[in-house]
Amino acid sequence: MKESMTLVIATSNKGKTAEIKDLLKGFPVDIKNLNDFGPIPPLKEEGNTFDENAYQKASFAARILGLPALSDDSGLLVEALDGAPGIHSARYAGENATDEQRYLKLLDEMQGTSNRNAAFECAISIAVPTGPALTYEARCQGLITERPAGSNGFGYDPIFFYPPLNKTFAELTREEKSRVSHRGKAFAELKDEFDKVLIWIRQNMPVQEIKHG
Ligand code: ITT
Repeated sequence: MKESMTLVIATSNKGKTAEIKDLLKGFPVDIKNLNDFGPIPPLKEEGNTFDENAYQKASFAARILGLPALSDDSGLLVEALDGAPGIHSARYAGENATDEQRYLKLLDEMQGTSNRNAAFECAISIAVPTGPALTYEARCQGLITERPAGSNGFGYDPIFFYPPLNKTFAELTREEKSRVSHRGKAFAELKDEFDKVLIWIRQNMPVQEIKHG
């Protein structure tokens, strides 16, 4: 039987991790996350785009751990706010704010605004310790609600209304959300060519030293 490959999910976001684990169910990878290792320095996120940040997080984790790593950088872009919070979605209400504080701040900013158009974007990067990486990107269009609804999901889900299903993301099951979301679509592209990705990882991983007992 072919040995499955270890893939580290380089995120400390629990909601994201849960969705990613579900999305990769059935694929021949042994999924670990950062909690499976000792403390590591905080992942760098200093880029100006989702894909730059995803690459920085994945390549940093891959280098530090010596394993292939997958990261996801995502965020919410609101048309009436000129694309904010965008790449700053995680820090929108300050460093230690909760998801609820972040979406309430956004609703506050949007009070009285009739243009509610918004989109979630997601960039996934898969990196090996030697540097190279693969990137997948997708977006999902929706509307910012007037008030939160639903308790599933995470982050800005309670205020992101998805017109085709007439519900907010927080009112969808994880499966329903993944079928249409930015993350679900980016992973669909990755999964379509997963065989090739595994070959690419094997070819780009440094040759492991074989230890004789
Ligand atoms: P990692 O960097 O450790 O992966 P993070 O929470 O810092 O986790 P990001 O830098 O990618 O993640 O920031 C994403 C922000 O956008 C964060 O506030 C999320 O809650 C939010 N977000 C991302 N995907 C989302 C989704 O599917 N539904 C709701 N909110 C989402």
